[in-house]
Amino acid sequence: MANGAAEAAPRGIRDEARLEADQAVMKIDIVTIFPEMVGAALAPGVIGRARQAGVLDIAVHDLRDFTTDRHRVVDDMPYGGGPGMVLKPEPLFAAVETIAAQRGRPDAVLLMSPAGRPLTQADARHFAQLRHFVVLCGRYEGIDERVRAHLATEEISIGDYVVSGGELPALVVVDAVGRLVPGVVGDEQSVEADSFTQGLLDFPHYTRPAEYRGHRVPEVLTSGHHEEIRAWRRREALRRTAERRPELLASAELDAGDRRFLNELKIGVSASAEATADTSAPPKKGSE
Ligand code: 4FV
Repeated sequence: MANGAAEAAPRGIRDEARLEADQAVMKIDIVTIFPEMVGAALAPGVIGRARQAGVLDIAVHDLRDFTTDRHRVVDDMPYGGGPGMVLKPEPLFAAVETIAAQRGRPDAVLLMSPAGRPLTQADARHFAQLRHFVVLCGRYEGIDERVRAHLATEEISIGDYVVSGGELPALVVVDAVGRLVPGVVGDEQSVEADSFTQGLLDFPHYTRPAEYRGHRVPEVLTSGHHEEIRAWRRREALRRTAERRPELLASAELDAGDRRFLNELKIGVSASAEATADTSAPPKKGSE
C-alpha cells in the first residue's frame, strides 16, 4: 500500500499496515554484556546491509541495563563453590520480558551453550522462518540453570569446544540465519548452492588465473559446457563428502547417478579431481 494511501487511511488501518510491514521484517534481539563487540560484528557485509535496508531488524541489548542495583551486577558466585562466576537469572528474565513487551513476544529464545544441540544448516533454515527470536549470550562459567529450564526455548551449541563467551556463537547463528532470509543475500542462487543445502559439502571453486604456479584450473570449468560443468561439480561435491564427511551421505538427497558415482568411488574406478584437472582426459558424461 503506497504511503499516501496509508496516511489517508483511518488510524486503525494505518496501524494495521504498519504492523503488517513490521511483521514482515525478521526481528532478532541479542542480549550480551559486550553490546559493542556484537554491534561491531553486525555492521559490515550482507547482514549490515540488510539492517540498513530494513530487511533485518536486529537489536543488541546490554544485559546490565536490566539490573536494578547501582553496580549493575550481572553475575555471582556459584552455589556449591568452585571457580569462576555464574550469570544471575534476574537480569536475563527481565531482559527477555522487556523485549517481549517492547517488540512483541518472540517465537524462540536461544541460549548459546556447549551443552546445546549442535547447530546445523537445517536449524538455520528453521530459524529463518521465524518472525522474531532472542539470543542469550553467556559469559564466565555459564548461566544460572533456571534460565535454561524456564526462559530459553532452545539451547544451541556451535561446536564441541569452549569459547570465552556466547557472543561469537550468537553471531554465528545470526549470520547463518540472516543470510537465508529473502532479500539479504543479493543472489538467492548462491544461498541455494550453499554447502549442506543438499546435505553435501561444496564443490571446489576456482577463479583466474587459469594456471597458478603450475597448477591448472580443471579444463571442464573453462569448457563452457554448462551441463558437463554441473556434472563435474556434482561429482566433486560427492567425492569430497565421501572422503571427508561420509556420515553426511546418509541424509543427503542423492539420485541414481550420484549412487553409481559413489559406488565407483568405493570400488575406486573414478579418477580423482586432481587427475581430471591436469590431464587432458575428457571428463565422463553427466555424473556418469
Ligand atoms: C559455546 C559453544 C561456548 C561456555 C562458557 C561461554 C561458552 C562461556 N556456546 N557453543 N561452544 N560458550 O563455548 O555455544 O560462558
